[in-house]
Amino acid sequence: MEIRGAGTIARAAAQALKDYALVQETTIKQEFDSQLSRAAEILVSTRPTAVSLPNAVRIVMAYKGGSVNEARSDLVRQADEFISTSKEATRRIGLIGSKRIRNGNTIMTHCNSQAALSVIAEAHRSGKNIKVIATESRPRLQGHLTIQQLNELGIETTLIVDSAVRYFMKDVDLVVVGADAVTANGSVINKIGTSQLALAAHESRTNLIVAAETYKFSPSTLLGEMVEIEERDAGEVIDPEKLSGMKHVRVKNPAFDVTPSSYIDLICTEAGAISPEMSYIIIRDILGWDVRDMQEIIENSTKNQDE
Ligand code: RUB
Repeated sequence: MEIRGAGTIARAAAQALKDYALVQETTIKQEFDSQLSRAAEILVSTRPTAVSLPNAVRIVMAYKGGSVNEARSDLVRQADEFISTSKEATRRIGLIGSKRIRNGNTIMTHCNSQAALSVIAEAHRSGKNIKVIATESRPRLQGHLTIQQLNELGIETTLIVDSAVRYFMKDVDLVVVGADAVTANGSVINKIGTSQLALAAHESRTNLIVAAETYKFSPSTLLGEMVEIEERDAGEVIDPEKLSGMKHVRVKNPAFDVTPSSYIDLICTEAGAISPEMSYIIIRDILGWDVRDMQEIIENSTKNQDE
């Protein structure tokens, strides 16, 4: 949790693989490959929900080269390229998404998403007079980071508790949130409580847009695989000492939830704004995955398990 937000996590993973490749002393290519694969596995296992992480690792690990030196320099190139295109993607999402914000709009946001903030910041930068309502985002209070960033930008911001979302929805023109993952059918996985915002927005006919880089789209959902929802420590919710005195009570602390595509009006990616139903096209045409590739991978892994 020192590094958080799906985009930042992806860039940190790319940087970590690069740093690790640079300190490898071996001249044996097989050893280099296995060290890097092991590091990639560890990185991917740290955060199960943010699909940006395995996508970033897969991109960086697609390095080529016959010798260690060649492989290392190709990996470094892939990592640097991923990091810079990821930053550029956030900037482009801001340009694309801010077109949906009108002068005088009040925007509600949840948690701390750099992609969603890019949309809001760009609307402000282009001279639109906007206000923001930001949720505190219990239990880790990422909303405090958001209000700090909005304050630095000079945007008039109101902080609310998560349970006040429906109460304030009548004052909101547009909800803008980020994503940890987008499934092939256009559902969005984001900070716990996002689906509650979406439900309240849907009820009051307020539009909701998701700001998500294309590497947040999940290829494995093409075959119906579910995105794993990370369950975090109970100590984030209640003091363990207080809890230990209550033997009939247990705590559940899922960090993310799923917002169905029917509650999402638009997904703003760096490749353009799409309706959630177009998510498959992003996975196929931008990420380069097809249902057939997925089937082949599954068949091969089943074969390996059988052997
Ligand atoms: C962060 C979170 C963010 C998404 C998108 O959760 O849910 O909305 O990751 O962020 P946590 P970004 O703080 O638990 O990682 O747009 O910055 O990728």
